[in-house]
Amino acid sequence: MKQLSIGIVGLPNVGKSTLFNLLTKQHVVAANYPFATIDPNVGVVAVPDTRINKLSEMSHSAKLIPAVVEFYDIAGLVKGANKGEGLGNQFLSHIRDVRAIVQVVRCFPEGEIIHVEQGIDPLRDIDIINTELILKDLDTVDRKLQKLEGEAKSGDKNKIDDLATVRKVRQALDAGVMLHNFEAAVIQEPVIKELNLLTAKSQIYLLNGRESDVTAGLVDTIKKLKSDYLVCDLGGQPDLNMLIKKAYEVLGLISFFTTGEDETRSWTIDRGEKAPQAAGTIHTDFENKFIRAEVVNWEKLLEAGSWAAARQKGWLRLEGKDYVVQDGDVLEIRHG
Ligand SMILES: Nc1nc2c(ncn2[C@@H]2O[C@H](COP(=O)(O)OP(=O)(O)OP(=O)(O)O)[C@@H](O)[C@H]2O)c(=O)[nH]1
Ligand SMILES: [Mg+2]
Repeated sequence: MKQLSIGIVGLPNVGKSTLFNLLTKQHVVAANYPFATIDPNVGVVAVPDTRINKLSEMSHSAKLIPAVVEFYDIAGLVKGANKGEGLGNQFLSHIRDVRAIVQVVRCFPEGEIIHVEQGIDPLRDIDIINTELILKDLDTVDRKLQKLEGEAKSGDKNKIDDLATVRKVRQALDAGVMLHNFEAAVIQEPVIKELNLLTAKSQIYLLNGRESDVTAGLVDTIKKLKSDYLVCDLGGQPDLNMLIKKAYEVLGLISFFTTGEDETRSWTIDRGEKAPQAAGTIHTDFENKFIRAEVVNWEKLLEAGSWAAARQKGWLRLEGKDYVVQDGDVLEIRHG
């Protein structure tokens, strides 16, 4: 099953664990000293979506199963983390497999909460973190290069091509490019994809503070990085549903539903996926043995009042293998 996973990064003491706690309501250490987080913490958060509550009510479902997002809280990174400075470096490997990164940036003003770099300067902080991510990627890429250089000596055409691709990526990293902004065709090459490079992941900046703490220059820099951001005062009463919504948007993820007496359930897929692939998220067999799907938009189904009523009204569409599943579709898969 496809599940969204998000890693939380940032300098020490910027609010990462506070965010994690708010998200998961699970108690991990949040303390006013750097490196309060000494273990990677993984929390599972239900994706807020009222559509499944309504569908579940309609179907009198015994179970309601929301989509979930996995959040990884890691220790703060400091300058030199890639060289093993602080505890951050070893934790970077814990977020290699996440789909996206949320970078928490401290914008809230100096109070009793210590800032490791002295003084509030979000632009400097973003630069430190992104530099550490780039250095970590360089490290990974260099190890791959070393291996490929040996392998390419045999004259293997594939290895020679791979070597050229990895060199291209190395050059970009060396020039300080965040790879999510680099040529997609290169980043999508298997030899690069398998490296799970950190800067190739989408980033969302969570600006921890009030709107008034956020300068135009900061917003401008984030736009230049072609990333998204969210202003959120984690010390107040933040609406974190926005963060998950934003992640879905940035990553091009959508939801479809299945509903019945047993359960109503939300499924996460990439925008553009066709019905058999979508069915495959439910069960691999459904993809291989897919015949067709009965489809109706969730609101239309609620309007009908039941699956049977929707069928009677002729609102259930029979869709084949080429149907591109839409956000909010309710599906019933026919398979062999
Ligand atoms: N005033 C204020 N304090 C905050 C805010 N967010 C977090 N804090 C406080 O800052 C301190 C550090 O927060 P944490 O969430 O533990 O920081 P962290 O980023 O996880 O730090 P490390 O785990 O050490 O890397 C805690 O005392 C929080 O209560 C905020 O928006 N406003
Ligand atoms: Mg922490």
